[in-house]
Amino acid sequence: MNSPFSLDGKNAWITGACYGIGFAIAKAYAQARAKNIIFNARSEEAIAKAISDYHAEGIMNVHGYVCDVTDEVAIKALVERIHAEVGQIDILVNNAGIIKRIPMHEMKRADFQAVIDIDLVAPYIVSAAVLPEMMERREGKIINICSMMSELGRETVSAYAAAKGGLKMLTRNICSEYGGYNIQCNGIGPGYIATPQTAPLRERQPDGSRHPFDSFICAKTPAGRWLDPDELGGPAVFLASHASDAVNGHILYVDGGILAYIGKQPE
Ligand code: NAP
Ligand code: GCO
Repeated sequence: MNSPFSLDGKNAWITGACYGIGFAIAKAYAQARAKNIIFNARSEEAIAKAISDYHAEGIMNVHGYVCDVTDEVAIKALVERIHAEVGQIDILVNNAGIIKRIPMHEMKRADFQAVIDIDLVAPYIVSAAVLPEMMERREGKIINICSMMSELGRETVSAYAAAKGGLKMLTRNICSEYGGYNIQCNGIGPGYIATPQTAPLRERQPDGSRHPFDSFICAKTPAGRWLDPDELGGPAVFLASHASDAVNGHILYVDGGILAYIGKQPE
C-alpha cells in the first residue's frame, strides 16, 4: 500500500527550480517517487546546468524548458508542450521569484512592477494555465512559495512584501474558487533560507565579521540559524501528497519559529 505521503506516478512542475528552494523541493519530490520533475528557467545555459545537477543527484526523469514565468503566451504554449512531451500536470509549485532591496521612496516604478510581475502576477498566469486540466480531472495541487513578508514588513522590501502578501491572498482565493473541484492550493512561507537570493545578507564584512543582518536573523529565529533549502522538502511533499487532501488555503510557515517569537532582549 502507498504511503499517504507518496507522490508515486505524479508529475510535478516547479517553476524556477534550477537551484535554491525550487531545486530542493524538486529533489524531495523525486525522493517521494514523483514520476516526472518538470522545471523552467530563463536560459538554455541555466537549463543545461540544472539538468546536469539533477542527474548528479540521481534524478533522471527531469524535463527542463526555457520559459519566463511572466510571459503569458509562452506559459500557455509550455503547458501544451508539457502535455505532449511529459503528460498531465498533477502538482504545480509557483517558486520562481525575485527581490529588490531598495528604499521605497527611492524605488523606480519599473523595479516595483518587476517584482510584482514575477512574484505575484506570474503565479496567477501559471496557475490559470494549469487549472483547466485539474478541474477536468477533479484533482490537483498548487503550492505557492510565500514568505515571512506575507506577514511582516521591513525596510527596503516594499514591492516584495506587497507581492508576497498578495500571493497569500491569491492562495486563499484559489482554494475558495476551486476547492469544489478537489483542487488544493496552499502556500509555504519559508523563513530565512540560505540560497543565492539571500547571499548578500550573509556576506562577510570587509573586516571579516558577520553581516549585521546575518546576526539579526539568527537572533530573531528561535532555531538560532539560517535554514537549509532541503528543510522545505518535507513540508512541500506533504502539501503535494494525499496526506494534505483536507488542507486548503493554508500557509505553512517553515521559519524555525520566527513568527512565534518576539525576539531576544539586548544583552
Ligand atoms: P533564488 O535562489 O534566487 O532562485 C530563484 C529562482 O527563480 C531562480 O532559479 C531564478 O532563475 C528563477 N526565476 C526568477 N525569475 C524568473 C522568471 N521570470 N522566470 C523563470 N524563472 C525565474 O531564490 P530562492 O531563495 O530559492 O527563492 C525561491 C522562492 O522562495 C522565491 O519565490 C522567493 O521569493 C521565495 N523565498 C525565499 C526565501 C529565502 O530566504 N531564500 C524565503 C522566503 C521565500 P534565474 O537564474 O533566471 O534568475
Ligand atoms: C529579505 C529577504 C527575505 C527572504 C524571505 C523571508 O531581504 O528580507 O530576502 O524577504 O528572502 O522571503 O521569508
